[in-house]
Amino acid sequence: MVEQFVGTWKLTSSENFDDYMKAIGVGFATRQMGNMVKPNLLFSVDDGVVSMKSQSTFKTTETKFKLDEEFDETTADDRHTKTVITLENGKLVQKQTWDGKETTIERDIQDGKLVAKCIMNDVVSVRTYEREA
Ligand code: ACD
Repeated sequence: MVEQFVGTWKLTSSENFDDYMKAIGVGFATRQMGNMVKPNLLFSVDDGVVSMKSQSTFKTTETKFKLDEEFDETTADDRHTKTVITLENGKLVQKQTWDGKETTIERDIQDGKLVAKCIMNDVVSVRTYEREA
């Protein structure tokens, strides 16, 4: 089911991302970048290992993981998190914990678009990616 995410996606809309970044503790200068940048998201799978790569002029990060197995992640905003990614009813659910905090990013495919819902307490940001031609 993770196959439905495989390919190259481009950010086409972003709602409330500044508030989400504030909620997870991202400082002003990095938030300016986060607000401006329209990353490409590349998913691939090789022998059960999923690669999720976020590419932009400002920063490129690659996360490699196996479903259900906790790993150490360094995020684009430089948090060091314990992360576990699961597949729940076709949704890829990424749970990050650090410094006693927890955030979840849920990704699923809606009408052929990849929708990333970033949740921190009561703050939710929705970012939509479309397949690159
Ligand atoms: C998505 C949403 C996932 C983003 C989650 C956390 C990143 C938090 C802050 C990023 C801030 C600065 C980094 C700037 C640019 C790098 C690329 C933007 C983040 C993906 O998958 O869209």
